[in-house]
Amino acid sequence: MRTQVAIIGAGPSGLLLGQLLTRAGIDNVILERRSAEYVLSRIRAGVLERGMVDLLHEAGAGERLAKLGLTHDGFTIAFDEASHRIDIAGLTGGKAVTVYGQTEVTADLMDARKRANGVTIYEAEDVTLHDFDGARPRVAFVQDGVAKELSCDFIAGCDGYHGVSRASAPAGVLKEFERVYPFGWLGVLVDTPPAAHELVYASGERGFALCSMRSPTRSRYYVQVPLDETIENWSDDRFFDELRRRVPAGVAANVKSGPSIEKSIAPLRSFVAEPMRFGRLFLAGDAAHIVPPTGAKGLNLAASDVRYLFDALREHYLDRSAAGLDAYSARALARVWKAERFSWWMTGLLHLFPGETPFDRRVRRAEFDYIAQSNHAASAVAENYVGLPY
Ligand code: RFL
Ligand code: PHB
Repeated sequence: MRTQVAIIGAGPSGLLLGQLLTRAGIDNVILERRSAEYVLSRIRAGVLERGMVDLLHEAGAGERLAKLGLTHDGFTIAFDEASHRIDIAGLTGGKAVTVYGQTEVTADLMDARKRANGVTIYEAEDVTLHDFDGARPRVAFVQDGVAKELSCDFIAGCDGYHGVSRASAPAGVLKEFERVYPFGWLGVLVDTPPAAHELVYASGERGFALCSMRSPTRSRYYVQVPLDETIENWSDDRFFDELRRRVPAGVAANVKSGPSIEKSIAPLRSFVAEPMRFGRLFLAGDAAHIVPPTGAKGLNLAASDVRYLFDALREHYLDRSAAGLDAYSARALARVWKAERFSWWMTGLLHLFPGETPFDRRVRRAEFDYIAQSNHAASAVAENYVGLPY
């Protein structure tokens, strides 16, 4: 088997890159370890920056998003009894984010790929990467028990944090930067109307909570929990009781409980691997970096990587220029680190840290008060939340 770009992973990064390449006439094959159903069952992100929305349209996968995506031009940060709305539009000259689930993004990209007759091999086992230090890389894998090989010009490693691509980087070249947080997010998806019409990030004595949504009839809620917590300990009733105690009273009164459709715990981590290129292997998305979900940046960083990588590959094939490929890692990392900073900062502001001193807590409160009282401080939050320019 032969293709121009072998893409490892059919998450949002891999599907988006594949779709953009296909539309530009660049041949590609996606190898995904899991089944399509499994990929679609992962409930994750919900907030899209404008750059990602534009990219989905460019990929021919923006039709349902344009119809069903919810435009949000503000969100609320609450700290103990106080509450402040970040007027995203007012502070950024009219910009906004779009609330639309990662599951929907994935489904739309899968549909677009099917319509374009793109090749995705699901349940590809034992994927290994070879010879990407030379001109003829190869990817070996097993399909239905049969060993196969895909030869290609380039490999795009879009296989997430636990994937094989980053692990294939030559020893001694890769630098890793990491911060692990001493808590996780317990998330619940429920078919009841959202408690508020915009997102509410709440910090208090009992820890952090977030009220988000997927549609006017479907809500997504999170509460900060210790790392050793298990979902068996959290009945739906316990979850909603805890959520109501952590959000402002006016919001709590509007939290409508119901049977959870999904419930899971995600640990929080900041991580960056440098560089994002090894010869003809390029990393994109969670394969190269992780952010804690507090700033809603993970999926959006996957999109900005794909923007840079797609432009670089198009330049290579259509303009015969290697400039974009050579600049890819530095260009992507410059944006990645700014989102890492913002996500780390917002996590620090809003979470209760085990062992936190009264001084630490007063400083966090002072930071909140500063944002609530200064347009300059609030503008910095809004500018980052809505997404820094590509
Ligand atoms: P993914 O989605 O992990 O996809 C990688 C794919 O690669 C496959 N794979 C392999 N395939 C072949 N061979 C192998 N050896 C393979 N190993 C792995 C996997 O099966 C998978 O299908 O990475 P990608 O595409 O880079 O996308 C990244 C995003 O999924 C991630 O950044 C976001 O979900 C993060 N995130 C959020 N991001 C936002 O921008 N806004 C948010 O509001 C937001 N909320 C969140 C989040 C992540 C969360 N969790 C659970 C980590 C909320 C949560 C709770
Ligand atoms: C979500 O809706 O899942 C969501 C929203 C905002 C975040 C993180 C997750 O910061």
